[in-house]
Amino acid sequence: MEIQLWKEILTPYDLAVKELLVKFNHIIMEYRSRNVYSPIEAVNGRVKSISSILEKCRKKDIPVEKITEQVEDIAGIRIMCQFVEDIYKVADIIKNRSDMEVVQEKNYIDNVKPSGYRSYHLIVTYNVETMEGSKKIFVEIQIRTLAMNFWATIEHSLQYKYRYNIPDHIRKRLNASAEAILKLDEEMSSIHDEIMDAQSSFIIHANIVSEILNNIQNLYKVANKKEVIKIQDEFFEIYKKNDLEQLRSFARQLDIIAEGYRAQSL
Ligand code: 0O2
Repeated sequence: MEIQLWKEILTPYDLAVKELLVKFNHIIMEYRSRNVYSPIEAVNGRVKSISSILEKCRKKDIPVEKITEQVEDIAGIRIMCQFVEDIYKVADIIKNRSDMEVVQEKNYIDNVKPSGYRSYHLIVTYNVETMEGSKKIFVEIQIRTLAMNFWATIEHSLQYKYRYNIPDHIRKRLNASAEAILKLDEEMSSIHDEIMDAQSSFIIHANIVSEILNNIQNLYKVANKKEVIKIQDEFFEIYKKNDLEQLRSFARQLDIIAEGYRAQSL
């Protein structure tokens, strides 16, 4: 097939990957801006290379003209989560969206692949608008923990290096590390609540501090400089104590002061 034709085939997939990256990153941003823990830690995506598409067609006996119907992972999105529990939350988020439809689910977490590969795959259909009009295409969404991703990335590069013929002694070590990754995920899940508490109080703390500093900065423009410096010193004293409740109460007092100045300026 000519390069130009490949470009035409792959353009809608490229658009889908770009759009979906924006959408999934937006989900992360929405959670974080509400001070809520995001089940999505990070997301990346890619359009499968022409050589990988051809390799898949060869392996699965797919005629080149049937690529868009039968190769379901030309567009691929990979979502990384901190905990195994998050994977199912993300899968539910995707299932409830109106801009994509899940047509296939592969749970390689309950059904671990013989290689040791663990991940949760969804094949969805997704509409993109192109010069030729609306196109419905397949997108593969892989959802996994950071630990699963670490293992899969290393294993994938070894597969590539050894041309899908990994020597036995390396395979054994990969199996052992897959076990270790499973244990790590289980261990992390068991301290899940504690980690979540620590993370959310860190986010809350950071947001209160930035709110206070914003208020102080705004007061500089309207209030008496000496008063603002006094407020700032008070803030540093409280900040040193690292006490969330005191910071909260200071932020509230500062809000009242700032509100007073706002009212005066009207
Ligand atoms: P790439 O380079 O990531 O695009 P098949 O692809 O023939 O195995 P199927 O049914 O099309 O079979 O899909 P499957 O098994 O769900 O796998 C799809 C993708 O999951 C793979 O795409 C890999 O990204 C990943 N995957 C599946 N099994 C393994 C594994 O044992 N190790 C690693 N590291 N990744 C795996 P591609 O096209 O193989 O590769």
